[in-house]
Amino acid sequence: MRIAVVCYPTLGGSGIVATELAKALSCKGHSVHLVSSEVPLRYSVCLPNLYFHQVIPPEYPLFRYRPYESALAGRLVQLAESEGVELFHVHYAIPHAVSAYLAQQVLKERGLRVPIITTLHGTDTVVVSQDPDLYPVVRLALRASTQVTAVSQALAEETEARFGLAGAVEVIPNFVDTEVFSPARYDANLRAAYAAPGEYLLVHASNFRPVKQVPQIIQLFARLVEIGVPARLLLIGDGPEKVLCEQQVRELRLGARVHFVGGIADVAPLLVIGDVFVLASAYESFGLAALEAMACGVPVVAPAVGGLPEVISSEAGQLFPKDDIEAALHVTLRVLEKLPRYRQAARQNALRFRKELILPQYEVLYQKVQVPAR
Ligand code: GMT
Repeated sequence: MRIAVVCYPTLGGSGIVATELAKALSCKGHSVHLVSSEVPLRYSVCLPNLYFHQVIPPEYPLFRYRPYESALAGRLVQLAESEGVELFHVHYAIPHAVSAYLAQQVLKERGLRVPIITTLHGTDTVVVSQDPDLYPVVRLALRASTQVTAVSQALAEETEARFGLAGAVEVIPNFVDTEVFSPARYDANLRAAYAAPGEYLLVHASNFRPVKQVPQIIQLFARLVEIGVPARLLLIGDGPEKVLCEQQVRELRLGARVHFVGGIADVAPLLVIGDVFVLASAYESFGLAALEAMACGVPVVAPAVGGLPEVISSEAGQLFPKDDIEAALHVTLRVLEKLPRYRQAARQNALRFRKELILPQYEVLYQKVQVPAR
């Protein structure tokens, strides 16, 4: 099939999932047009049938904001008309589902029918579109989508309730490449650069947005050190609260034990050297970073919010009540006590979400919504 995949390029799960999906589909012989405002973080060139299209909305002295939504819609129209794109698969409702709807209307007038699949990633429907200006527009775009999918059952249910879409959202969970994210990538020298023998290494990766509550992870780590556990903390990623976290580390005099490595595309070598992957998010529709850590054989400690209980089995990690640092400490110790068992179960659990199992679910859906040959 000829598919346009639309996503955000920035450090965030939705862009990563969309880019990995585009790459995997192109390897299976589909023609995939990846559309975004910039080259996405995990985009790699030289794949057969994969094309990248950058949308650059025009500037004009009258505009305070460039009209990205309209420019994206126009690009989708062009892709359908000149490249024969038969399906728009948009990741993140705002504004991608709205632009796809607009493109669909333009194409309808020209006699072309292009179905839309909107994949929700969480903050798009649960947080951002609760804004009263955005809500009715997003609601229309969701209702007009040929199929809406969500990355977890929890997100599907919450979206259906908030938008009056009972039974309309299909769950297709996120996936992981279990060869890229694999215990086989362990490098003892890299581990030695971050933790001395006998020390535990806690790892976290995110975009440091407020929803990730990274300061709570530092608090948890400080408590661990306080009770005498020899440990280090590796923080991967970048974002709005990183400076705040660096300041917190200095104030807690933890500088020698906490490493900030910034945002990088290939996180697997850093995830795999960890003993425990930690999240403290206020909300998480799925927790792709947690899945990638488990695929590396690293157990996860995370709050029981959103889709995390669906992703982290009780053998692969431990959940704690949101915002409860003492409970997080307690379960972290429990995992550290039985690390080999948790490690093995983490990898096993991640295999439930391997690319080879999840990708066909999207392909089946594409077939289902496909408009018969033009
Ligand atoms: O978490 C973010 O800030 C980024 C966000 C996104 O849309 O890029 O991630 C969401 O989508 C990921 C991929 O489906 C999920 O793994 C994350 O759990 C989800 N984030 C939240 O729900 C906060």
